[in-house]
Amino acid sequence: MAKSEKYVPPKKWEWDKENGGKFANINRPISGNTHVKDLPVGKHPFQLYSQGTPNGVKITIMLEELLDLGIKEAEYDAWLIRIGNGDQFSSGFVEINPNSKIPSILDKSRDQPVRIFESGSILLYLADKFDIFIPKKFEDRTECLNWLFWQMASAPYLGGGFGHFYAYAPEKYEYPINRFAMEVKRQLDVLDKLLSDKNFICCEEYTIADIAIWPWYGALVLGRLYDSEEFLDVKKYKNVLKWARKINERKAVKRGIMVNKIKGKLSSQLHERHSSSDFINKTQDKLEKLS
Ligand SMILES: N[C@@H](CCC(=O)N[C@@H](CS)C(=O)NCC(=O)O)C(=O)O
Repeated sequence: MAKSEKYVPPKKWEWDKENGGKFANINRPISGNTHVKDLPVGKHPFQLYSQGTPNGVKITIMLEELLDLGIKEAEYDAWLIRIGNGDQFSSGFVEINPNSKIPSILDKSRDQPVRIFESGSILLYLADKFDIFIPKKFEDRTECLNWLFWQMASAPYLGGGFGHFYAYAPEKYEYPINRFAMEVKRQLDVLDKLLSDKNFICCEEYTIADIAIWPWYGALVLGRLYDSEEFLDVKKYKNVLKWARKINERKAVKRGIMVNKIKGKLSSQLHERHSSSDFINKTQDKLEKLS
C-alpha cells in the first residue's frame, strides 16, 4: 500500500493468499496439518524439532549448557524443521505442537513421552528437570520467571513487529516501523538499566532468563538481527552490549547457535545434530565437500 492510498478495512476480513509478503506461501488463517508425515526419531532422550532462529537457539544453547555440565540425560537429536518450506505443518509436527511453531521437543525419557512447545515452557521444563539455571530460592526463582515471561511477551514486538516491518514486509511503511522501533528501543533501555549494576539478568547467576533474552536482544545489540544496528543505534545500550559479549563467549552458546542453522557461513551451519562430534565432522562445509 503506497502512503497516499487510504486503506479502509472491509466489513469482514477475507484471506487474500497473495497478500502475505515474504511468508505468503506458509501463512494461513487456519491451524492443523497440511500433509501427512511422521517426525524422525533418534536414540537420545530428547528429540528437538527446530530451526536456528532466535527462538530455536534458546533451546540448543540450553541443551549444550546442560551437556557442558556433564548431564548426559540431556543428550539430544536435533532435527531440522524448515519453516520456509512448511515442515511445521506436517501431521507429526502438529501432534507435538498444535500451534505449528518451532521450537518443539519430545522428552522420551519418561514412561510416556512428553511433548513440550513454546520456548519459554521448554526452558523451564529443562531447568526444573535438571534443577539448574534457575534460582533455588523461591523469591529469586520468581524474579527469574519475571524476566523469562518478559522475554516471551516482548519478542513479538521485536520479531513480529519491528523485524517484520523493517526487514520483511513487501514495502517500508512508516507507521508500524516507528511504532515498533520505539517499543524495541524502550525494551533495550529496560534491559540497559537492569544490567547497569549486575552481570546477569537476575540474581547474579546465569539462568534461563539470560538464555531466553540473549538470542533476541543480545543478538540485536551484537548487530546480528535485521541489519538494524545503525537504525536502532544499538551501541548506545552499553550494559546490554557488555552482557551480550560475555554470553557470546560461552562454549555452549557458540555451539548452540550452530544447530539447525541454515544461513551464514557453511562452516557455522550444523543442520542436524546427533552427537557432540557433529560440530567437528558434520557442518555443511564438510558435508558438501563429501557429496
Ligand atoms: N512463542 C513461540 C514463538 C515461536 C515462533 O514464532 N516460531 C517461529 C520461528 S522463530 C515459527 O515457527 N514460525 C513458523 C510459522 O510462523 O509458520 C516460542 O517462543 O516458542
